[in-house]
Amino acid sequence: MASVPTAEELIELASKVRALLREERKKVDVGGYESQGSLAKIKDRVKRLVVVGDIHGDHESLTKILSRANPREALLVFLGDYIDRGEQSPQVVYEVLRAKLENPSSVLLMMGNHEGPPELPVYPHDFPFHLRSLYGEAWEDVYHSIMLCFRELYACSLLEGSMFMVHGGVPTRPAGLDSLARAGHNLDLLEELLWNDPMNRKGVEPSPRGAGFLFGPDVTDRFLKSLSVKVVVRAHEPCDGYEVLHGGRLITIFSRKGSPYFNDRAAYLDIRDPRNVKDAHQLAEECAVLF
Ligand SMILES: [Mn+2]
Repeated sequence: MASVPTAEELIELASKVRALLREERKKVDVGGYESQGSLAKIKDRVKRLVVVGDIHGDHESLTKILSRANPREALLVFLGDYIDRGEQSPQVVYEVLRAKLENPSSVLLMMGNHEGPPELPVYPHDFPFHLRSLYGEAWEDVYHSIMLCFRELYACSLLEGSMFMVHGGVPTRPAGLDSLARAGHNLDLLEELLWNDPMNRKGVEPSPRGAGFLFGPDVTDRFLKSLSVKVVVRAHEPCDGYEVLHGGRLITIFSRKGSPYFNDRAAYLDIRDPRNVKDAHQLAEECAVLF
């Protein structure tokens, strides 16, 4: 079992990480990546990249990943969805934010649709319930401070010539680096980045999620070409660890286990030569670590 942080500890940690993330925007050069608004550009010289998909309150899986992928040896990229669906969401938030605070230059935290702004609500949202069961009346202060911190998370990240990373999917309309950097000020674009899912049909269709769109392989191709990168690495959908789609140009990573999905396996990516990624098949075969 994870040790439970006190309400004060969580509030203090969230406000420290919020300040740290706001500072990153001014500083631009963060170490493992450059901070460009809502976009994080991963440095060419990063030699090992670990990419983590949805955690959704599964503290056990998070602990397993952190014990194998040390931020002192790799740049850790989290694709978001830290909270909801798992009872240990508060503990997960605490561990993830602490990893960031202790390793600011080698932990990159992205936003999932469960960490989006209040204008893009998600259901069910059981995080407040789990906070209340741990902290009683103090839950609201804890919640508020964590939500403010989440507002500062990155919406997408890029390793030039190689990979585009995002929680949901690629935008269905052309979006260059400048607009990706401003995604935090463009709710329609942010919604797509956090909510979109790939489909096997061509084109764009409404999403059964009620937010974002389904996008076809043609949309992925067009977007990858426009940014001159080879693969989309994303999370957002439950699967047995990973799933390759769109002819090897997109991979889904799912990094948690247990209720309510009961996938047999979860996975993260451990990429030892991130600049030379060929396609999603290669990522699946050489870099996916199943557990
Ligand atoms: Mn999601």
